[in-house]
Amino acid sequence: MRCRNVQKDVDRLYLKSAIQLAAKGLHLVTRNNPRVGCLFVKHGQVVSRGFHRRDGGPHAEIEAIRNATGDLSDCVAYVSLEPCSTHGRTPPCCEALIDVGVGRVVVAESDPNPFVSGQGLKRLEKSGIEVSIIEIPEAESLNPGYRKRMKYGQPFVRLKVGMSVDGRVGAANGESQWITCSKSRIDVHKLRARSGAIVSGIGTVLADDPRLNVRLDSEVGPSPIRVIFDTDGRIPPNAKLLETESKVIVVCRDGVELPENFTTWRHTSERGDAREVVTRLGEEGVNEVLVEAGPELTGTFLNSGVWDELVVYMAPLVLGFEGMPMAKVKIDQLSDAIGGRVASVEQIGDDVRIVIENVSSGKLQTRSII
Ligand code: AOF
Ligand code: ZN
Repeated sequence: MRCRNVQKDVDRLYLKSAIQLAAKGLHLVTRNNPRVGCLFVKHGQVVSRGFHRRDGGPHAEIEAIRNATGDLSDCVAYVSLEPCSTHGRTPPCCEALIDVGVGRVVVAESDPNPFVSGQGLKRLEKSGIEVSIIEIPEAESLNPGYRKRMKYGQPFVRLKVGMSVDGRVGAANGESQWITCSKSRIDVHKLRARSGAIVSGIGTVLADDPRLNVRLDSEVGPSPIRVIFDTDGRIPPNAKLLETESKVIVVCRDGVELPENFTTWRHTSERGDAREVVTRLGEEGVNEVLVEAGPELTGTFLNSGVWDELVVYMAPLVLGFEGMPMAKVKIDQLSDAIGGRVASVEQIGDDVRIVIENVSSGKLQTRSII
């Protein structure tokens, strides 16, 4: 009994290392796949490591097999996610693990992908490999979008605001750049880097002419798709966000004419619908969506309830009652307030970052770590 417990503790430690490896893919695997790490241990020694580096590329297990210099027979494979059993863009990892003669496989969670879930472990067991799941919450929190999309077809939606302590995102004269400090802005680029799509509104495009791309010194995955809520098609053809790589989707009403190089999503209702757009992004295979918008669209998202996480960067400033509020929402009584639960509070440079999770979305079963 004692021996078994010791083994479980050892397994847990190695799995945590596999999860740390998976985290290396946080800004690289940014569209539709999960971030996954894999570790091979033989005679108590780590003999190889690998992690999933890009959507459509080799999975973590294959990377670890390729990185191995010696024989892998009878080793233990620690994988942060159940190995896949199906042919996707790459062949099934189960078969590769069986082929190299792995003796035991330990995973931190089963794959929420309905085509794989449980099947991977079954396939391994069938060929005589001992399998076990040791649940480690960090494994789930690496992939909030992947998990949500696999279960409900919907991406994980993160709203970001940079504001003063009195909840203002701009001064009375409309000036809004820059309220938060440079460290916060780098942090926002990390949020962008992990997202498959960034959503913003025409108000922000006209006021700030943002590029809405990822600017980090470290290696990043493909640039996020940009989605602009622009009911009347006012987006200028020379907007800076059109100069940067990756697709721009304009959400506008039927009948609006835009140059052919724009991808348009038409809505028949008067205004763009947050829920509809998010659902559509889920259909496009986007795991995580970042909403970086002004009061109007942030308000639309908060009102619709279609958000999982609100990331607030709060600068130690007061901008006064005539400043622009963070969200255009009308709350008549306290009991109607929109809220959530504080997941973390951290000082970032001169600002404070507060992460609030939406506990009433019902679909959030996974905490994200940022
Ligand atoms: C793993 N390890 O590193 C990843 C897995 O189209 P593909 O071939 O990339 O397959 C995508 C599916 O493979 C994905 O939905 C998930 O079930 C699994 N991803 N599995 O064992 C990995 N990235
Ligand atoms: Zn795989």
